[in-house]
Amino acid sequence: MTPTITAFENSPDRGRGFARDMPVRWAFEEVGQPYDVRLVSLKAMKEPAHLALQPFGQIPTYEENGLCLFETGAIVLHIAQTHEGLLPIDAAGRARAIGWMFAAVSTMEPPIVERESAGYLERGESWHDQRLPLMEERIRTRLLQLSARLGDAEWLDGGFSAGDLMMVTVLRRLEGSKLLDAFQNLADYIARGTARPAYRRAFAAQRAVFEAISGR
Ligand SMILES: N[C@@H](CCC(=O)N[C@@H](CS)C(=O)NCC(=O)O)C(=O)O
Repeated sequence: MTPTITAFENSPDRGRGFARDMPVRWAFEEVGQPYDVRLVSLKAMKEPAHLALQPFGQIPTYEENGLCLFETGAIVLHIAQTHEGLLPIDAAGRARAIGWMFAAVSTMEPPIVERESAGYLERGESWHDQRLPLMEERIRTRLLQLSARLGDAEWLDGGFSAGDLMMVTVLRRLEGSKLLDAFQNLADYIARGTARPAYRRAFAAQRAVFEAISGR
């Protein structure tokens, strides 16, 4: 059975690939698994039918043969565990790649998303400008540490894995900010990830949704 995922009917990012259906699409493309997409409106995401799939009223979700999953990392991990190509065969390498997936979502993503959310939720507050340097410093600390670990390697641990897929996805959220300027190896790492044919196909697919809705 072809898995079905959910994505925004009208993504607030206007097709720039920041919505979290993007890493799931990317994972499917990497392993060559066809998938269906059900588009949901912001309103429908908060209604019982969607809440039964995703208790927090968000996308993405994953459904296949009675299995319902939510949380991007869990969905990508499931795809990686049930197909070849996104996790090493050896148990130790596999465990390390999964560790990098967790590092992406639980160590790198929180300060990055905090700054991003503050940008659209708190911009009008008198204290926003004071808080911004603190938030950026937290991100810089993590970038410095990640950059030191990556060094001049191509990927985080040997060959490209689901760990890199999740990490590149998270780091991409900083595109357009100056935060990556001091970390050329991370900028190159993102460029390597987003140049992958599977990434390009996933990006084009989510972009097509925006173009269809905006008539472009
Ligand atoms: N930790 C969740 C976060 C999901 C999430 O934040 N989804 C966003 C789209 S990228 C969303 O649905 N936002 C709408 C909302 O929260 O109302 C995951 O990784 O799946």
